[in-house]
Amino acid sequence: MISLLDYGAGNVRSLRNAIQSQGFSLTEIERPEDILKAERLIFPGVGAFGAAMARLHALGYVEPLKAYLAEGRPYLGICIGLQTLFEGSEESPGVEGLGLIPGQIRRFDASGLSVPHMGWNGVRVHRPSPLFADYSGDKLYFVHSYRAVPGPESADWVLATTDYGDPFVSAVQRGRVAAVQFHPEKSGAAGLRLLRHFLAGEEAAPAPRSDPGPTHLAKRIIACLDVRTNDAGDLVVTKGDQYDVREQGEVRNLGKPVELARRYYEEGADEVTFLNITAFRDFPLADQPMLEVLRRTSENVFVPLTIGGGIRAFTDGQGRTYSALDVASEYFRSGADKVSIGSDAVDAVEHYLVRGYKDGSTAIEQIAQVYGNQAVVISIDPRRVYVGDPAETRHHCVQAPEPGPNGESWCWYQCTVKGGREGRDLDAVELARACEDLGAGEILLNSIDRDGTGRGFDLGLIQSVADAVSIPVIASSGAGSVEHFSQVFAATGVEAALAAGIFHRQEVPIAAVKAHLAELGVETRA
Ligand code: 1PR
Repeated sequence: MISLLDYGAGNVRSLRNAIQSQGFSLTEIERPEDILKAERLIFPGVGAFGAAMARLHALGYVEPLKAYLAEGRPYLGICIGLQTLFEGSEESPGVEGLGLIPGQIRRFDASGLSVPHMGWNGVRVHRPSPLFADYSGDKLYFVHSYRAVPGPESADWVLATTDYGDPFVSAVQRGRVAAVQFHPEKSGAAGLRLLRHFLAGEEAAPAPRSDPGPTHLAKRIIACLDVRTNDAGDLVVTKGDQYDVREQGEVRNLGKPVELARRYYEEGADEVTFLNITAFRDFPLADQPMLEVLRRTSENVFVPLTIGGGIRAFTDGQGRTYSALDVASEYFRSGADKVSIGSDAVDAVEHYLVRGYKDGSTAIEQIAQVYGNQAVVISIDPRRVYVGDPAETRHHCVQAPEPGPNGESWCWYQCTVKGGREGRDLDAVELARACEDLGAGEILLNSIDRDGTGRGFDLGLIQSVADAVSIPVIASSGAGSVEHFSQVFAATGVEAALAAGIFHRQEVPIAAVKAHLAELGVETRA
C-alpha cells in the first residue's frame, strides 16, 4: 500500500490522480503512527520550507518521519519533500530540516535568469537507479526558487543534477530513500513512468546514459482556454477578437473545456491555462461547473494547470465573506497548480503604490505566503494608449508597432480590469514590477490590441515588461503562425508563449510550433 503524507497545502489532487492513473491505490497519513505503518511513503512538500517544517511539527510527524527515514524504508520526496531532507534552507533561516542529508538549501543566484526556475528541464543521472530505469533525456517539470548545490558532504546522496546557471541537485537517493526536485505528477508521460518505478518497488537499475551533457530549460508552449457560460447556460470554451467573444450576438462556442484541455495535453502543450472570463461579475465559489472542470481535467492532464478569473475577496448573498485566499484554496484543492489574478492585481497595486509599503493585505501576498510565489500568476490585460511624444505622459512608452489613429508613433500600455471594460492610470510595466514586489511568481502578458488578430505578439510590450522583472513572463495574444513563436523568443527572451485561437481552430498544431522551434535550435519539451 502506498501512503501519502499530505499536510493540506497546495495541489495534491494531481499527485493522487497520477498515482491512480498508474493503477495503484493509496492511503492517507492521518496521524503520526500511520507513518511507521506505511509500506511506501510519498511526501509531496508544498509551499515554503519553514511552513512545511512547521506543519510537520504541528502534526507530530517529524519524529516518526525521521525514524522511517533512518530505517531506510521506501520514500519518495517531491520538491519541498526533497529540500526538507537537508539541514536547513536560506528560505527560512533558523528552521531545522529533517537533517538526513548534510548541507543547506540556497536561493538560485542566477544573474540574468528568471527565478523561480519554472518549466521543463533535463536531468543528468549519475548512477544507476530504478527511478530512472528507462530515462532517455526527457524534460521534466520544475518549479522552485531554492535548490541544493552538489558538494562533497552530500556526494553519496546525489543521484541527478540539472543546470540552471550552475548545476543543482535534481534527485537524491540512498538505498530506498529517494527524492526529486521536479514534479513527476506534472511531467507528462516521462514523470508518470518515474512514479510507476517507485510505486511498483522496482529494484532493477540499468546504467544511466553515458552522454549526459548540459541540460537546458525549454521554452514553454501554453494552450489557453477562455471559458464562460453561453446564453444557453453551458460552460464553453470561447475566444474573442480583441476581447469581444460574441459573433452575431452569440458567444462563440469552440468546444468543451475538459475535452479540449485533454486534447492539448495529448498534443504536447507544456501547460494548460483556463481563464474564467466572466468571473469578475459572479462569485466563483458558486461556480461549481468551473471547479468540476478543473477536477475532471486533472484526472487526465499531467502538466501544470493554471486557473484565472474572479480570484479576489467576495461577500456572498448571505453576507458571508470569503478572502481571495479562500477562493484560491478551493481552486488548488480542485486541481489547479497556479492561480492567475487579473482585475484584483490592478486594484492591489493601486493601493500598494499609494501606501508605499507591503502590509500583507493583498491577495498576491496572502496566496504567495501559503502556496509559494510560483503559484501566483498575474494576468495583465493592457491596451495601447497612443501619444505623439513620450514627454506627454509619465507612463513607460515604447515605439508603437503601428501608428495611432492620428499618426502617433509612441504608445504606453494601459492596465484594464473586468476583461478590458475599464482602463486605469497604471501601465503594464509598473504593474508587473509592483506585482513582483508583492510576491507574484509569473506574469501572463496579454494584449487587447493583438488578441485574436493572428498578427503576432506585441514585441515592444513584451520586451518592456520582460526587462522590468526577474520573474518568468508568458507572452500572450496575437499568435497566428509558427514564426510568431520563434520571433517572440528571439526578440524578447521570454520563457513561455501562449496561444488560443490558432490551437482551437486547429490552424497551427502545437507539434508544428515545436518542430519549427527545433529547426531553429530553440529547445522545447519533445
Ligand atoms: O479579472 O481576475 O477576474 O480575471 C479575468 C481573466 O479573464 C483575465 O485573465 C483576463 O485576461 C481574462 N479575460 C477577461 N475577458 C476576456 C475576453 O476575452 N473578453 N480573456 C478575457 C482574455 C486573453 C488571452 C487569450 C490570448 C491569446 N483572454 O489569454 O487567450 O489573447 O489569444 P489568441 O492566441 O487567440 O490571440 P479577473
